[in-house]
Amino acid sequence: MKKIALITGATSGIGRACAFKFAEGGYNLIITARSADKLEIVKRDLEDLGAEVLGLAFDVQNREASKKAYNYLPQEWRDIDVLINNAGMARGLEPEYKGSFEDWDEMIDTNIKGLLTMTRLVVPGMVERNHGHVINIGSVAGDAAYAGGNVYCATKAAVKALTDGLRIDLANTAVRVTNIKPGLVETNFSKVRFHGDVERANAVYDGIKPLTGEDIADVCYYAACAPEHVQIAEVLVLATHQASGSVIYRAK
Ligand code: 8X3
Repeated sequence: MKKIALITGATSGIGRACAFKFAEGGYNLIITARSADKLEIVKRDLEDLGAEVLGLAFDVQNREASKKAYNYLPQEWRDIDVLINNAGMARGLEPEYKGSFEDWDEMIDTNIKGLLTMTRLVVPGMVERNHGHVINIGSVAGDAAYAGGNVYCATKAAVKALTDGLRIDLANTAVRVTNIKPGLVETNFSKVRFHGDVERANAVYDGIKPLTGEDIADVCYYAACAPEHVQIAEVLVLATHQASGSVIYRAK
């Protein structure tokens, strides 16, 4: 029987790349995202790879919608082997004393509360089966704050604490917990951060070859494929010319 991976935020960036990587690896997929239309397109492409795919359109910020989607999962989709908590975003790069309340709420509600909701829904089944793997997409931003990163960095520091906490709480089970912490990845991340300002978004990757969603998907897949007794607890993945959240060498 094929394994099942549930991936949130699976229609773009790291989430989408993970969906393709796990489909190529023989997994069936539950993919979630806000847009039913985008899910449908990704679903068709994944099915071309031979995966069975269930698309669930809901926003992880909406706890009731998340619960409903999970509670209505057909029986054959309930034994989830891998949960990839990928849905997340950065909004704004303003000094903390000038930030937008709306941006803050969106980041906190998605990156922290959405991740917690999905964890709370999916992990009890993993504990019951004494089998499963939770992969959280954290960030180098969670290791140390950088200028203007304030609330985004705080949400990713929370992902680190929540991943570590979950690993401790599951230490008496065979369920594994991993925090993958990417640095600069060229996805629509910066376009979302700058509310669609493409020029400003592109400037983030000036003079440096960033990581791709596929680079991060490879690491997620590696963690998932490790032998059962091996728990990849945390991985920091940086572009070669990035040394930390705030130290980036850019070619002139
Ligand atoms: C994404 C990495 O450095 O742009 O989480 O915050 S960074």
